[in-house]
Amino acid sequence: MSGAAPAPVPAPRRAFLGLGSNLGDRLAYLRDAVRALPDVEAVSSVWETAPVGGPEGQGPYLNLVVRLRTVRSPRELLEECRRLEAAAERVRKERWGPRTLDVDVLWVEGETVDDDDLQVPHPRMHERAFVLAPLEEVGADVVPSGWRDRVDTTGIVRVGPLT
Ligand code: GSY
Repeated sequence: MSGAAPAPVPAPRRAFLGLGSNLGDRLAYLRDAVRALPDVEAVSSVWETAPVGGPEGQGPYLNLVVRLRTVRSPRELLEECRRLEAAAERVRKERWGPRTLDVDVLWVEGETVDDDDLQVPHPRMHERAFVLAPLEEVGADVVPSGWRDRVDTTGIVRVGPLT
């Protein structure tokens, strides 16, 4: 027998995605997205959070974080995020405006990406209580210790598990 050796199978590694919704049936959008995601290992609680940025008067978000164990690359994960947003019929009207579903790649074990459309780790994840509080539940080691002393946690409330 001859020929090239088969390409090595990449080892699955941890990745975290942040999900948020502040339009329509927020819980249903989150539930459907988590069900459709591949390689889910853990799901944080749902947190209700005051909107950060965007127009005055938009409603509160529901946010959660999922932990995956996956062979997918950051870019493949971004494509998955976009598919989920499209499935939620998200229309990109306003950059920081209300949305049925937002899915962000937060962190992928051993990876950094600095492209125009994708930065990993997410550049603002350590400034946002709506990311850090759920992330702490499913990935405490990737959350900076003492973050609650440095990040404004007003306006975030743990709702309970995603049911
Ligand atoms: O960046 C994600 C979308 N988003 C959110 C969010 O998910 N939660 C809260 N509380 N505020 C937000 N502002 C934006 S934009």
